[in-house]
Amino acid sequence: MRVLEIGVAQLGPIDRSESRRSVVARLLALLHRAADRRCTVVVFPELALTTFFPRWFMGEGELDAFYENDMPNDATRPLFAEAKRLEISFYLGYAERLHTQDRTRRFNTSILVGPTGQIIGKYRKVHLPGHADHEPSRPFQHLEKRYFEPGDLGFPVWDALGGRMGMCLCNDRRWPETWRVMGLKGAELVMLGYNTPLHYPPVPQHDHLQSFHHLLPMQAAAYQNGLWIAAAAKAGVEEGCALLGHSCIIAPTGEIVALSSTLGDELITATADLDRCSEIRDHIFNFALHRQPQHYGVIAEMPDPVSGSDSHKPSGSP
Ligand code: CDT
Repeated sequence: MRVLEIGVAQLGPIDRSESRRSVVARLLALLHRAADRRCTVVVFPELALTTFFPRWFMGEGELDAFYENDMPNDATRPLFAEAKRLEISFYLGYAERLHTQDRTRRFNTSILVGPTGQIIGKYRKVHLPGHADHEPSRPFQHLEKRYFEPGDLGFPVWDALGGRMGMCLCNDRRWPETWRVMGLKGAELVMLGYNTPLHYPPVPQHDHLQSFHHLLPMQAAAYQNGLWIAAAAKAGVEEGCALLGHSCIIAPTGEIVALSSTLGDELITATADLDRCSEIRDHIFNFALHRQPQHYGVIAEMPDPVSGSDSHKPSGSP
């Protein structure tokens, strides 16, 4: 048995005016709850240090306030220090900005921090949903395509915490490719954070299915790739926008073993034996024995072979 005590630390809403210091105090409170429950790793949400700012169309100056230039930084150092003291690893999502020689780059990023307080791994969100231009007819914006560039690191995995770890962020969870790539690399636990509005302006008739469309791909992915999934929401009504809860921990069998029951700051936990991945990987989804990759080429060749499009058209984007 290779047992991890996983904590998923859901956050309730973060107002636009809430300071990072206040948010980090909430993260610390959740970390302490996790320590009380003997967690070895805690998963925090996507963009966990601020409100979900892509809901507003903003100019450069206003936008700047939402990004982190360094990690750790003054605001997050207390979290790193306390996690190190408690020997708890954590996953944290934040908006990353870096200045290269010729331009400023912005990513929707997550990091995995080990029990000694060192950053073990970094992931930059690959699948950016939403739109790039201001669409005033929407009740709120979803400007991830404007405020971030697609991740340039692929889907790495890391040997850490006694197993093989992977990360992704929010919309990535809906794409089977996310999971299969990490599954092929042997990931045993994939951590993710998310901010999912309950109202989806382009297809509002699906609003009542948000939770179903959140759990469905992850339960399938856990089973089809034989891995554990730990998913942390930013939930509740944030600046007038209702966000999905249902943070969860899913076993390699596809079973939900922990599910949040509030829309506020809440810790859920589960005991995860990483050896259970082999119940799936050595049998029904034994990749070496059963995959037929000679028939899968189209998956990696074009975004949309049916329409022939090889570019993302803003007009047709979600
Ligand atoms: N943050 C994020 O990726 N949210 C998306 C909303 C989709 S609608 C634009 C999600 O897939 O949950």
